[in-house]
Amino acid sequence: MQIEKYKIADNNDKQIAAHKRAFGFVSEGVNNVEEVLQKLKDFQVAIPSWALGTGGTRFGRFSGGGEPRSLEEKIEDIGLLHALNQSSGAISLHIPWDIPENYANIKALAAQNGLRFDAMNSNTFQDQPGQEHSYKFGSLQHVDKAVRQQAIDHNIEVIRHGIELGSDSLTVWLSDGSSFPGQLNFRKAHQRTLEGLQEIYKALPDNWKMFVEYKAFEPNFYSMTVGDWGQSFLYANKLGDKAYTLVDLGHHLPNANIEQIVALLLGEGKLGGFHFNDSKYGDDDLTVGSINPYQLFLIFNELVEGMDARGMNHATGLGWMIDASHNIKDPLEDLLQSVEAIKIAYAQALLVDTKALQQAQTDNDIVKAQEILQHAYRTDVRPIVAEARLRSGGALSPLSVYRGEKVREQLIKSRGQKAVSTGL
Ligand code: PSV
Ligand code: MN
Ligand code: MN
Repeated sequence: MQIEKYKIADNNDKQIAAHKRAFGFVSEGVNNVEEVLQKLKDFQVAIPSWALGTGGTRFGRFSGGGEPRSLEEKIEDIGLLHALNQSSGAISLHIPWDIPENYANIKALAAQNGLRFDAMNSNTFQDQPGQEHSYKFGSLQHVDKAVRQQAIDHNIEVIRHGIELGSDSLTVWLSDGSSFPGQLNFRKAHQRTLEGLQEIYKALPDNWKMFVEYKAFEPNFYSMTVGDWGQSFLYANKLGDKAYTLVDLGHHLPNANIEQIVALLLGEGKLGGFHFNDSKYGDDDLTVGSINPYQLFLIFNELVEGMDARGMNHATGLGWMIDASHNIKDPLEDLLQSVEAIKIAYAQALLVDTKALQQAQTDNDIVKAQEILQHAYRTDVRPIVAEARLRSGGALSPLSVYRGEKVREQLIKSRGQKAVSTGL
């Protein structure tokens, strides 16, 4: 299904007067509002193909119905999001969940929906039907060379799919590790993994990037072979200029200072991209900004400062993606909320008076520094984000159009109540 442009325009008309008042009020206090608007318009967040269905937990899965049954329908769903918010202009595929049957058709459909192909993701954490060797005891770390080779070959195949589609990056997340002391020789597992990553790296086209994603726990609960940013950074450095660390917000030990990690990686030129989500306990994969929006703002504050210091383009310098799982919400509504939360945090970070903050830091004026940050954080930037969306042709209130047009009901009608998407 598609949302007609006039329906978005009609809904905007109903809200325009109130919006103009709110936008006028907030923009009076922002001296570079046009610059902020342009940056917000340029900023796109990729949607993972696996987040369009109900994720569930290991205890159960409660499908909301109308889930996309094919890659084509996943692209259509993201097209709906993008039509509403003009900020979800990319899709990230996971192989083998999303193997395209016909590259030209898939590319054409993505283009019709205004989408490009973001990072490709490989999967060596599940066994697929007909697969020769099992990943039960790891993939690139495995003691058996044949298993390692199978994982390397799979990653190279993923790169090939990506080349056909016009993607330019590969994200490697390994579930490798151990669940019990004594199970693994850490040093050897690290070395074997490095060698495997090097083989994959060799297959990367010149213009591609490779993102090494780390995770502190799950599915292994004693050790993870790429368990933290230090291990990922080590791999990325040894691999070469095309390799970077990828930060998934849910992959840290509790209370980790993620903004500091981000600042250091960015300073070293080794931050590649993000998987946004939110969490209270572990890799909860909750809606971005639903638990700790201040942390998200502090991360964006480091990103904006660090990228500006390095002369990087905010929109294209790093890979921006959501990696969330929806258990009890409508996935499309959840994704609209996540993209909005990201843009709010980004807009707030753009409002930080960097010069004044640096002066406060030089003066060791901690109170002033906090005031500067919190002034930006406590500014209600929602009208600025909405204005950017309006100027891009999107909806002032994407959620109200989504609900008003009864999108989920229509998807259930056309795809069925029991339609189940691929993914975790
Ligand atoms: C692992 O928890 C992860 O964050 C990786 O990015 C995977 O590719 C993704 O989730 C799979 O759902
Ligand atoms: Mn992730
Ligand atoms: Mn995760």
